[in-house]
Amino acid sequence: MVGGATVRRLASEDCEVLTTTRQELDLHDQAAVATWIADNKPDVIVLAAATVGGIYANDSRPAEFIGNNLMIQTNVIHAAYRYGVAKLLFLGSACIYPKFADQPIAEESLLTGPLEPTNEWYAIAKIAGIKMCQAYRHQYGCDFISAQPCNLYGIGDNFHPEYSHVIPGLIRRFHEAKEAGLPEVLVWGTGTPLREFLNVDDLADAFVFLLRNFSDEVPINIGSGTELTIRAVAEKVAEVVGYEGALTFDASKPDGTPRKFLDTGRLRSLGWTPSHDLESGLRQAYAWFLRNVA
Ligand code: GFB
Repeated sequence: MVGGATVRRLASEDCEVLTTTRQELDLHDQAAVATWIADNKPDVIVLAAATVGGIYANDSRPAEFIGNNLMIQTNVIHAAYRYGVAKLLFLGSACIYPKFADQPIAEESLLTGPLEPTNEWYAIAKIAGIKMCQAYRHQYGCDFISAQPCNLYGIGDNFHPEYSHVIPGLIRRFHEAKEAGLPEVLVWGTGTPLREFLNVDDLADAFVFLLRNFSDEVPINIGSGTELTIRAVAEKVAEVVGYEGALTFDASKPDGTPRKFLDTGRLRSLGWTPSHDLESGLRQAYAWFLRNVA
């Protein structure tokens, strides 16, 4: 999803975009990554490749979330240093911050408290990636930066019924319930957690902005600036999908972090703001789902 959005956004920039597929290059393979970077000589790398998923995927597949991500990012960051890549942007996540961080969450709260247990494996890997970028900047002078997005959604999302994030998960569940005429849909958790959502096309736009305007070790936050409860987002998704049955909250499923609202003052003060609103973004995501998944 993020890679696709980045390629779409870069189409309007004066640059040659180098891409490769999973079949052509296994990012878990250190030697293959080194050879690809040495052969293709990119000037800039956007490192968005990762094992990613929602709360259940993180909680039930901890080895993949820590192991795959440590391998992928270590291979790419080290090879970028070795072959003189001029700039690298490493994509982190809002889940790197402590579970009970002060809100809105400033970049400075990194490593000031315990993590949310459902995604600590992924968070530890992402924190290691941020620290690698900082270490390579300190010791070798590499211009490696990292960015921390809130919960993402949009074109190219993963709509897996269990492993996806909340928006694609609910788009699918409401769509299937509408088609089957079901009177009720289960929404995980209590519905009370607060989340901030960003359209992936805004994220890609922020990447281009950061590549041009940002060179610092601070793991800069990227968010939309608006948060809502899971109940409110579920109601919006149901409306967009046209599902008219009841929403029932299944409190036996985990809520995760109670609130994750990023302080995006640093990025805004540099001059970047998002341009998509949630309502139209949900319609765009549902349209994409209907064309490509349903
Ligand atoms: O999007 P989500 O999986 O990620 O869940 P997190 C957000 C909230 O939505 C949780 C609730 O409180 C879920 O219990 N929820 C309700 C659902 N229904 C559903 C559903 O059908 N599917 C899903 N997935 N959730 C992730 C991390 O945490 O945030 C990742 O696990 C990543 O590591 C990402 O960092 C940004 O916001 O809780």
